[in-house]
Amino acid sequence: MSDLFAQANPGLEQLPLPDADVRFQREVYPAAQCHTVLHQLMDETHWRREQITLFGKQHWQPRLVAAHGDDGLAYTYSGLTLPMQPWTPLLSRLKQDVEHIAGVIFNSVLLNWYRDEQDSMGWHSDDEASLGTAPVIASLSLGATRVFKLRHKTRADLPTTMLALTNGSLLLMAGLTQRHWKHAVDKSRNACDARINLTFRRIIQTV
Ligand SMILES: O=C(O)CCC(=O)C(=O)O
Ligand SMILES: [Mn+2]
Repeated sequence: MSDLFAQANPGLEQLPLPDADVRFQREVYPAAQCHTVLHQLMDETHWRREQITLFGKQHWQPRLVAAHGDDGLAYTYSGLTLPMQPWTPLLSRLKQDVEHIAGVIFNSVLLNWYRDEQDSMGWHSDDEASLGTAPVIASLSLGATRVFKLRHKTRADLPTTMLALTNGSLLLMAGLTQRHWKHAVDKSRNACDARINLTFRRIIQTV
């Protein structure tokens, strides 16, 4: 993601975080279009509820997941290998739009469906070897607003950053963000409707 490109996208705001390159654009798609895309993704995606291994123990993931990507790719994290489905016309279109904003070509997308306030994602970094040392990850949010938390791995003096990922927003994480920061989406105390998040990634090596 080049600075030149960011200048050409005045809607892309950079968060003032040390050791990170995190940018945010509030409204990539208008609400009516987001609603249509959200429901189409719910209906046409082959959603899975997976078990993952954390510290040697099996857990059900508190959300539904799916992965799509170029032929021959697989996505492995926390002991789980997600088979990749081919690109659908809708996902190819979203990928193209996101690539235009990020200035990067992606070859895969991981989808998360947070069905309600009980669904969540624990603290982690997207630091799998298959993504390389400085991955660009583009995260598109549709549906209910959920709070995205970011915390530095070693600097206890830095507060946890909270960012409301609103309907139709795009979050970009690049540079050393995954090396130095973790992120999470907690359960919400307030009732909330469904949210689908798509993280576009570039897998550079299948392991
Ligand atoms: O739902 C989100 O905003 C976060 C998703 C995420 O961190 C991931 O898929 O790795
Ligand atoms: Mn992540």
